[in-house]
Amino acid sequence: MWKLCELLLVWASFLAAEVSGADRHSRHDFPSDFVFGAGTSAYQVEGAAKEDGRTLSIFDTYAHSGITRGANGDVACDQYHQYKEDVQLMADTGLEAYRFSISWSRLIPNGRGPINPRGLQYYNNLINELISHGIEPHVTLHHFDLPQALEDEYGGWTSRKIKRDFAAYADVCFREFGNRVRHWTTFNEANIFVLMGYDYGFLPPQRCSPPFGVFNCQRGNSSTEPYLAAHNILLAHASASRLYRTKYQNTQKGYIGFNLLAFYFTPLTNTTEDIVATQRANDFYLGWFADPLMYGDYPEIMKKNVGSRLPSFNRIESRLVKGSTDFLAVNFYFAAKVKDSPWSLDIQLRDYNADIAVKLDFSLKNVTQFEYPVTPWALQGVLEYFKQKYGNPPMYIHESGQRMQRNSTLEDLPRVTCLQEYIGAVLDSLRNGSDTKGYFTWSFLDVFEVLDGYDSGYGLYYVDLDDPDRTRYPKLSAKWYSHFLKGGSVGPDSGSIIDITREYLTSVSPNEALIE
Ligand code: IFM
Repeated sequence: MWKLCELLLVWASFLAAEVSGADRHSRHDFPSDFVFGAGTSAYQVEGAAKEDGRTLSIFDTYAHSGITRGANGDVACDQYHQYKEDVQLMADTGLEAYRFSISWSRLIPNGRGPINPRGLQYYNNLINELISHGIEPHVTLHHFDLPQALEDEYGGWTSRKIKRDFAAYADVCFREFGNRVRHWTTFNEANIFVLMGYDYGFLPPQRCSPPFGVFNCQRGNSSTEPYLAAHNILLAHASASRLYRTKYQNTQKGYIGFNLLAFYFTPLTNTTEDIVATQRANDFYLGWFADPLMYGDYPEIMKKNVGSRLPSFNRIESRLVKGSTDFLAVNFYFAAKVKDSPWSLDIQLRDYNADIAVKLDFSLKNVTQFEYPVTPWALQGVLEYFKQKYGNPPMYIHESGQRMQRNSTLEDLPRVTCLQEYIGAVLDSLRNGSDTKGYFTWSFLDVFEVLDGYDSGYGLYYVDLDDPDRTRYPKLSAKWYSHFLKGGSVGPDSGSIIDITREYLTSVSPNEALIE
């Protein structure tokens, strides 16, 4: 019997090796309705921050606080004026979809009330341009950019009032654009937004309380506000989703989802403590949102460790939130090791880190300053985790990409490796039964980056900021992705990369690939 099992195992691993996504693969190995794209977000790419009736968002305020190395998104890539050229570039690259976000304060300048006709016109133009080039719009409603007016008026996401205003904004978007947009995501990286924005204070709206914030905390409460903001985000999402489903979904035939940043957590050691701590980290980082969305309530360990600081759902709210997503989307950049840290639960002043009682090691120490380690097994692990824990929901990878020094080189081999490895990992996950529906690389252009301003870039295209026209230049990764999207085969034998590099280098002048 054992012999037979052994034989079966050997045969199974042989088969797995035969069809592994790490081997050569092409677009044709993916289902035809699987979608490949690239993304940006409104504040990071549009520019025209003060034009045509747009008002400030909390992202503008953050960028102007000096935290992003003195840079801001006032002009960014100027996509507001160059969307036609950009859509042409997307079509030439072979993108099947473009993930972008709507600037709430461009569409409805004070957060509520009258629609700004020019904002409406802009998004109609962009969507029409995409559709006429055969590119599917995947739209996010909130990407770190709440209208500043609502932050000032009642404290933004910390107030329950936000639910009504968000639903009204979503209603405008569904009504005006929903006949052409079939994929809606209410929130980008809700978990990171509340954690960094309300505990550490280094994302908008930069709230935190001493001693927890990373910078000088001037307002906020790190012990309570992350939980409060998260709760209101979940309720706002659920209201928008109910509205979409009751009023629009039947006729518009679209989908509404929610996005989280996912790390892949593994225990630092194989002690029971670290293994349990790893589950706790998953519950606090992903379960915080995914459990209410899938099961209607927060994870038990959060209720236990956070106690009365964690808001609770009443029966009606729980039923509203449960099942309110048609898909879950993750942004994935790197893995982390988890170490148990029980002492932190005992300290008097508690914030998120104390509640979770783990130490995270992102293992970024040994890599060059800008680049992330490429860990395809970790992306597979994330997809497997959602499959097992949440009953294999439809998933999207909304962001995955490589950070590099912005003004370095157009010959971005590390990004090519990243694309190749992660796309291979997704293929493996699909073959293991994951219901993943699409992959978007971050980012289409080198945009204004959170934290880094213009020091780092993730783009397929370099944008020359010294040039008033903000000219775009293709990087090697754009060529590689285009080759893949148009059906070319890619794989680890590096032959395809060498060929594409050779072809690329002969198409640019010798010095063009090096940016001064
Ligand atoms: O630029 C950001 C994006 O806004 C959210 N996800 C991570 C990206 C890279 O830092």
